[in-house]
Order: sequence, then C-alpha cells, then structure tokens
Amino acid sequence: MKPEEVDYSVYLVTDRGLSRGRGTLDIVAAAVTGGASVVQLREKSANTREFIQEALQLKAYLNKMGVPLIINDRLDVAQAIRADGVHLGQHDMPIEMARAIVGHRMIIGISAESLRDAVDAEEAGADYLGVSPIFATPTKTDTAPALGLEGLRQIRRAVAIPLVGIGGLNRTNAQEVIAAGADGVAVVSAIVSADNPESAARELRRIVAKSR
Ligand code: TZP
Ligand code: MG
Repeated sequence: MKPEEVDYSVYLVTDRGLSRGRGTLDIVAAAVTGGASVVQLREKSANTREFIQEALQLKAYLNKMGVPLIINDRLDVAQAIRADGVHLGQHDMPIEMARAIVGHRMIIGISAESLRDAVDAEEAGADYLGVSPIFATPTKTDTAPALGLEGLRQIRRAVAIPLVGIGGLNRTNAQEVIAAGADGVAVVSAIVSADNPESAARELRRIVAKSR
C-alpha cells in the first residue's frame, strides 16, 4: 500500500501481554472487523523467529482485508516479510538510514516525543508520525513526559504529514484528540484488553469519523 492510501483513523498497536490470553491474530481480526484501519505488530519479547511467524500470519490476513501492516522497531523483519511499513522510535535506527535501505518501497513512521522530534522526522522524510505519549499510560512507562492536547496541537501546526496520537487514548478522549489535529488514534489497551475488541474498535472508528 502506498503511504498516501493509508487511513490512519484507528491504528491498532498489538501487545501480547495485554491481550488476556487471546491470540494476536484473533485480536487483530476482531479489531479489523470493527474498523481498525492500520495494524502495527509490536513484539517486545518474542525472538526473531517468533516475530517473523506472527508477522506472516498477520500479513496473510491483513492483505486480504486491505489493511496495512506496520512492523515495530525491526526494519529487517519488515523487509523480510514485505510488510507495508516499519515504525521507528527515537532509539531505533535513524530514519535516514532506514530510508537509504528501503527507499520509498516502505512506509516509515516515526515516534515523535517532542515538537523538535516531529519537525526533524518530517524533514527527514517520515511518512507519518506517532505523537507520543499524549497522556501517561501504564502500557508504556519509559516514555517522555505526556504532551497533552496542547502539545499535540503545537505539533499539528508545525508539520503537514499525517499523525496519530498515542498514549492513554480511548473512547472517552478520542474526540478531543482528533479535534486537536490528529488524523487518527493509536491504541493498545483500549482494543487489545477490551472484553470485546471488535466493538471497541467500532466505537473508536465511529468517534473518529464524527470528530473530523
Ligand atoms: N508508545 C507510546 S505510548 C504507548 C506506545 C506503544 C502505549 C500506548 O498504550 P495504550 O494502552 O493505548 O495507552
Ligand atoms: Mg521502538
């Protein structure tokens, strides 16, 4: 999928540990049925072989559904399985190097934890930003201080590329995150830990659509 074709409305980030024993593919399928429009496979504890196996399973399903698959952190895994894209944090491979390796064959998303990060990533050719964290979240605690809605608005004014907010987002605050300028909401626990991931995704999709 080309970068400009991506619909960032509901961007699911997986987390095996928060999925309450349910398989990642099951969660992803439910979320996509509900309306998740991008899936990022985020595996912090799997070994490389497991990561690749899981990524291939997700890719087979998501290709059928026309939903892009983004691989977190690992450009090599993204290349090996021919994912749609890779998502790189501030401690991962620098975007200039990633771009030199994959050119524009792959979507490259960057985590921006400050206005500076956001502007630098856009200048370096990022396709989209994950603006992080909007709110403090128990899902990821080694983060920069929360940017809040005002921080998000400042970043929105400074860059033109698509951006999703991430960190503590859910049905109670998705509307204000879109109103602050995000193209979509990126969530982990609001979908993967939900009793019903399908209806959780559907509700987020509905809120995003009506908040535009
Ligand atoms: N990056 C910044 S915050 C975060 C990530 C992966 C976790 C978001 O999780 P949740 O459960 O949606 O707050
Ligand atoms: Mg990372």
